[in-house]
Order: sequence, then C-alpha cells, then structure tokens
Amino acid sequence: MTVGQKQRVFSGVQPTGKLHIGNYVGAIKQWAEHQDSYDNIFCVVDLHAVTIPEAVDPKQFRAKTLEVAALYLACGIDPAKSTIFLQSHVAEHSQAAWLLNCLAPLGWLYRMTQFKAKAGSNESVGTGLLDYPVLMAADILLYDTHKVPVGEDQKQHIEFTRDLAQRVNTMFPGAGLVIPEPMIPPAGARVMGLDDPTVKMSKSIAETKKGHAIGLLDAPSDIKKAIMSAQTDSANEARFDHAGPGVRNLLDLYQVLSGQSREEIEAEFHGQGYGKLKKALVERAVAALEPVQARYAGLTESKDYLEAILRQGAERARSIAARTHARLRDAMGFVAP
Ligand code: AQP
Repeated sequence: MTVGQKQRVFSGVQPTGKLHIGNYVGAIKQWAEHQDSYDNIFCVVDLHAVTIPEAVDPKQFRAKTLEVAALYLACGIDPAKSTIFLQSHVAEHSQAAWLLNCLAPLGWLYRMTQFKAKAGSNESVGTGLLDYPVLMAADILLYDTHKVPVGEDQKQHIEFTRDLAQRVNTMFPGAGLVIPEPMIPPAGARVMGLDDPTVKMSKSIAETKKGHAIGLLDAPSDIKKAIMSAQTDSANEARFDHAGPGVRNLLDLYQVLSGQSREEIEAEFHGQGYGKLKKALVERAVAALEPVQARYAGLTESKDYLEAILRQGAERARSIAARTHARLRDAMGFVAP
C-alpha cells in the first residue's frame, strides 16, 4: 500500500479563506519538512469548505481552492515527492463518507467541540457541519493513513476517526482499516489570534477582522501592522511559563520561526519591553514568508502547470482510494459492480 517501507501521511486544508501563519506552522510547514520520510498525500479539502453555505461565494470559492493548492507548492510541497489533489475530484471521499455515516453514532458527532463552536445557537445549521468529522474520517481512512500532521484543534477529529475505524473493523473485520495517529508539532500547534489571544487564529475570523491573523500572502507592511498592534499586557514578562496569553503567543511564534530554544529567546527578550520582541518577530515572519510569496507569484503565471499537478494527483489518489473503498464495500457485503 505504501511506497517502499514508508508509512503514509495524509492531511489537508479547507479553502475557506486566506491561509494564515497558524495553518503554516501548525500544518503545512511540518508536511514539507517530513516529506522525505513518508509517502505523502495532501488534499485541498474543498468538500469541507461548503459546510457553512452562507459563507460560500462560488467565484471566490473556486479562486481560493486554486490559491490553497498553489500555496501548498509555494510552501515547499514537492509534487515529485507528494501527491496533491482536490478532494472533490476523487468521488470515493463522498461515497466512503456515506458508508461511514451509517456506522458513526450520532452522539459522537454532537460531542465535537468544533461543531459546538461553529454551530453556536444557529438553528438552521447544515447537516454537513455536524457530519464534517465523518467526511474527514473518510478522507484519512481511504488512504490507509498512518500519520495525520495537523494543528491541535484537529486532535479531537483524529480521535473520532480512530474510534470510528476501530468500530468498523469490529463490525466488519474484512474492512481492515488502518488506525491513524495524529502528528502534532511540538511548537506552533495552536497559534492564537493576534487581536484576541483567547481565540485560535482562524481563516474565517480573519475574513472580517483586520489584525487577527498574519496571512501567508500579506505584504510586509501588513504583517508589521498586525504584529506591532498584537494584544499584550503591562507585565513586561517575556518568559514562556509566566507570560500572559498574548505575549506567550508571540513567544511561541518566535520560537517556531527562529528555531531558537526557549532559554535563548528569554535571554534575548525578557525585561526588554515587548516592542523588541514584536520587531524581531516581524523580521522573522517577513523572512519566512518572503520565499513562499516569491514562489507563489511564479505559480500564478503557470496555471496549466498547477492544473496538471492536480490532475495527476487526483489520478494517483483515486487509484489508492478506490481499493480501500472496494475493500470496505466488500466487507459490508455490497455486490461488486
Ligand atoms: N491557529 C492555528 N494554529 C495552528 N494550526 C492551525 N490550524 C488551523 N488553525 C491553526 C491547522 O491548519 C490545518 C488546516 O485547517 P483547516 O483548514 O482544516 O481548518 P481549521 O482547523 O478550522 O482552520 P481555520 O484556519 O480555523 O479555518 P476556518 O476558519 O475555516 O475554520 C489543520 O491541520 C489545522 O489544525
């Protein structure tokens, strides 16, 4: 199932807005860094992006989907080493999700914190929002995935996937679903909003709130503005274990972008006033995103190249997903087509 002896990695991002530095350090950066060690499959999860239909503008959705795919490449995902495709181009995702829907207890879905947070008190919330974790389980399980590199917010969904796979394997032993494990980075797994460090940095919030996020394609002047006006406090405490949430967020981001140890960072910034930390973080963020933005600019001029990568990626993905889907169908007793 895997290339040589390599374990398989699967992950994805929803094209629900502009990708931010949380998506980068929590997910895509580690995908790129571990590329040589695994058989990698990276998907733009466009079917997940319509679970809040009020937020879907068809023209923008199409553009954002291609933007996310181009950003995968710009962030260093190499199509020679990794399969890149759009979720909706491989029909098995929806088909397997239906089978898993029939096997997933509803109570498990109501317990998902992301559903509770996104549904809020909205009574006309779509079924897809509740069902999101089942589609995500289908995404992962179709590729006999061993590891799922994600930010911390997705941990509960991976646990759901593991529980569901175990349940299916018990009910229909022939399914032989691989039980995946989350791969959460040691630093940067939960980047908080710059404007409000009590909420996770999020694409959808960034759509309406300036200064909430650092976008991967933001101009250096906007990055500077967002970081320099990030919420801090008056304690002048730049130590990881003592800082308030806003300063801790800046320290964490600085750590992941600089690669320095906590001790080195504290020695440089503690007791110096937060301005010094903020300015240094601006430099690190601009330097980290500059090559991404340069590669992205090159890709916007070669639309055919991107489309060819996505076509080839979908072909390879389909060939793997079709086998697992057939195994699941067979285990459940469906007549082969
Ligand atoms: N703030 C974050 N810090 C670290 N990692 C994060 N991720 C998201 N936000 C942060 C990780 O990025 C990957 C892609 O996320 P997603 O598109 O599947 O959706 P999400 O987790 O719901 O991300 P957003 O940005 O908050 O999007 P919206 O606003 O659309 O819900 C995942 O691996 C995620 O963990």
